[in-house]
Order: sequence, then structure tokens, then C-alpha cells
Amino acid sequence: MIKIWGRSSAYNVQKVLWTIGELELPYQHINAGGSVGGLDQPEFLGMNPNGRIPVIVDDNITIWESNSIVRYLCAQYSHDWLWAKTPAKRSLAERWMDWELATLQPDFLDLFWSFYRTPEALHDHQKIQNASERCQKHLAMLDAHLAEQTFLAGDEFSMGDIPVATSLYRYFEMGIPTPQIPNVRRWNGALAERKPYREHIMTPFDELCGRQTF
Ligand SMILES: N[C@@H](CCC(=O)N[C@@H](CS)C(=O)NCC(=O)O)C(=O)O
Repeated sequence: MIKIWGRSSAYNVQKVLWTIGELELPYQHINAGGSVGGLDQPEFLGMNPNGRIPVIVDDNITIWESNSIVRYLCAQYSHDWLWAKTPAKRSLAERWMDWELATLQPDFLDLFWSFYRTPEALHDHQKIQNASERCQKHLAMLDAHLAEQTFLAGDEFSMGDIPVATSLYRYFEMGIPTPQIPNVRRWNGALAERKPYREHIMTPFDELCGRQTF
């Protein structure tokens, strides 16, 4: 059975839980990180020398980096459903996973930390404004892409939807004004019809509000 380490309020852990839910895989969830800690323990560092969550163990393989775990699970268990068979078709999903990690996430995390995880009295309004504008630029591009197709990689749900949508749930729910992005909203609405998304992504994250540790 797959074992996954990581607190369920961590959005990188949520990507993996959502994927496991889509694939209906049995798993054991071990709480780690956050107020539970444990990431600096030798046993945990032996699995992930970065001391970060999520980590999974499946049979004799240990994997860290959330998007790599999502890729592994889809390749290993989705029987060509979430993991497209041809490299060309797969690249349509993979680019959005890499875009999430390299482009959206740095700016979104900047916004999330400066707006949501910093106590209001300590807000740096210029920093929030700058991060918000960078996110809006990314989302305008995403909205234009989704004007042309139902999901990120085409007309069907794929692994490419998981990382981006996981970040965006927080963007929409953290209480900051958001731009008009009707196609992104429509896509989000379609994802909210999926049970694993509702179970693992549409969950409260208020334990992180104003909290600058972990
Ligand atoms: N790029 C890594 C980032 C991992 C990461 O930064 N995880 C955060 C949670 S989202 C963490 O370990 N935080 C420490 C903690 O929760 O104690 C990934 O995608 O897996």
C-alpha cells in the first residue's frame, strides 16, 4: 500500500491526495510537518534530504517533489488515462505542471505569504500589490488558454490540471480581490464536480492565516 507523509493543509500534499483519490488507490496517510514536525528527523531526512513534504513510499521506491509524485502515480496506475500514452500528447499536460512549479508558484507563494500568512498589522501593501499583479498576469494568460478548451491539456481532465488547480483554490478563497477570469472560473467549477477535488482541495486552510512558521 502507498504511504504518504505530509499534513493535509499543505497544498503540495493535497496535489498527491487528489491524484490518489482520482486513481482510487488504497493508501496510508502519515501526518508530518507543520505543528507535528518530524521533517528534521534522520528517518525522514533519509527519505527526503530536503526535509519537505510530501513524500511517498510505494513498494521499494521513495519519491519526493509533489509534481514528480503526481507524474509517477499517473504513469504507474492510470492505465493511459491521466498519463497520455504518446510523448506529444503528454507534453500538453506536463507543460502546465512545470508552469505551475516554475512560473505560477513563486508569484503565488509570494502573494500567499505576504497577504495570507503575514498578520494583517505587518502587511507590506506594496509587496502584496506587486505579487498580486504578477499573479493576475499569469491568470489572464491561463484564462485565454481555457477560452479554447475545457481542461488544460484539451477536452479531457488530465494530470496537468492537478497542480495548477490546487494553487488556484487558495487564490480564490484567501480573501483577496481577484480579476475577471470567467474561463478559469468555469474550469474550476468543472473540477469541483470531482469528488477527490472536493475531498482534498476544497478544505479549510485557516490554520495558516497569519502564521509565519512552517
Ligand atoms: N517543491 C516541493 C516543495 C515542498 C514544500 O515546500 N513543502 C512544504 C509544504 S507545501 C513543507 O514541507 N513545509 C514544511 C512544513 O509543512 O512543515 C514540492 O513540490 O514537493
